[in-house]
Amino acid sequence: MFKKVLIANRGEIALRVIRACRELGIATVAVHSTADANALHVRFADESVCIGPPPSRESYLNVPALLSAAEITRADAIHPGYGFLSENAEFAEVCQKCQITFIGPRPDVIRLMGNKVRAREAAKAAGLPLLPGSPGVLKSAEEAVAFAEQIGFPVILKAAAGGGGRGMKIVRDARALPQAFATASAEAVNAFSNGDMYIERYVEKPRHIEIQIVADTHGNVVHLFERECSVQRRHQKLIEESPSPGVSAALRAEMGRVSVAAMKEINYSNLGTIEFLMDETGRFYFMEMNTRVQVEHPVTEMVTGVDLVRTQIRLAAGEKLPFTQEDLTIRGAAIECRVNAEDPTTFAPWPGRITGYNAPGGLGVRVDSAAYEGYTVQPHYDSLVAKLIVHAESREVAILRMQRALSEYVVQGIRTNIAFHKAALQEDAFLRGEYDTRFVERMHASETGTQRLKKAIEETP
Ligand code: MV4
Repeated sequence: MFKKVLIANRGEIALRVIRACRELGIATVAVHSTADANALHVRFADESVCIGPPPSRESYLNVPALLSAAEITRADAIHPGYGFLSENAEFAEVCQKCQITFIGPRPDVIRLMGNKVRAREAAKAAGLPLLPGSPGVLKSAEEAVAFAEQIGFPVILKAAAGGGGRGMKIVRDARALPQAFATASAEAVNAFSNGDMYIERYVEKPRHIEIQIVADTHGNVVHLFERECSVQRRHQKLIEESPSPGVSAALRAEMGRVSVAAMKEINYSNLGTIEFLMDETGRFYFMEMNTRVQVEHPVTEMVTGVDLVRTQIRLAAGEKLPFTQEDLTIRGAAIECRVNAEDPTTFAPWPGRITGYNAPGGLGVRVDSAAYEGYTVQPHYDSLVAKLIVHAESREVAILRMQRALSEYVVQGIRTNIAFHKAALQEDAFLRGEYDTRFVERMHASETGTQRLKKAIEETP
């Protein structure tokens, strides 16, 4: 096992990794920008190293500074968390060259999944269901039109180097396609220095369902069921839950089975998440794969009892999976609300100093956060203040528990989306579990939705 792990991240996920390391008896090194000198991850770690000025480019994304920090502290592994360098194949490779274990899958697998066209081909070859689409990269606008006529409209153009909703364009008829192709490809060149595009049939009201994969380096793979992530706005997830209220036991078993088989096929190791789109008929299609620990991992931890970060570290050290598929079951239901420093109506970022703070507690309530009274939410980084996670014996009780926990939460001095969550958890579609990726859009367009939000804002301290 590792003696010392360097955490190449900040905020709540850095704390989460430090906690797992402490329970494993592993020493920790925090790295931080000058803006984060007083951050909790710095205080909780055994050692810390300043790696640069506030902008991420010069600190949390500064590869030479991170490797120097690992070398001077004699860390034998680096945990990348999520975001930053967590899905950077070059970084994982450089770690290997420096004989520091990158806690994640092999660099070649990270690279494969980073290219959405190659990932799609690999998923197909490994037996995952795909939407009808172009087999590889589109060579021209004419080819895009030809494929689209085969597939049928509407279609969606996606950038090979995109992902997470970046570089996509929906096209509803053949006339609009050549222009859309040119624009999307040019935008992709601009954003990713890679204009490669592919095309798929567009699903109008999909649910976002993802399967958690856990794999060791000895060929053993299990799944930890699904997470429902359809409550999102502009590709920022807001509420996640497990199990999904839209997935039957039979569908869950099927999605799990094909996911595990695919991961065995590609020799996957460590944690991974396979994202699927589910259409209104309950059919599911491979969308993308994430090769990191995810923000929403706690809902899976709560329903399975598996410590995903502890497991991830043990797997990176070469240990065998400590459980089999048969050992795993779903107990009850878990929900996560992402508490962001943003306006609850417009979602505009709202960095600043937290002047008053009370986090909820009690049975079945978990708060993963690096915030405290006096903490300043930095404009340089993401706006996540806390993840509020609840667990209960049923989805109904979990919703009541989340409403109760939200009512206890006090964050003063900045705006947060706590009131948004209070209102969202009163929506009929959410309560019935019958929602898709347009949920937030519909809530904002509806009279009752906006009324409830207004009332929740008034009632939130
Ligand atoms: C789609 C789609 C509909 N049809 N692909 C958005 C994130 C990126 N991973 C892919 N995304 C989508 N791909 C086809 N063929 C709709 C989306 C999409 C979406 C997916 C998951 C969660 C939220 C979303 C919001 C808008 C669009």
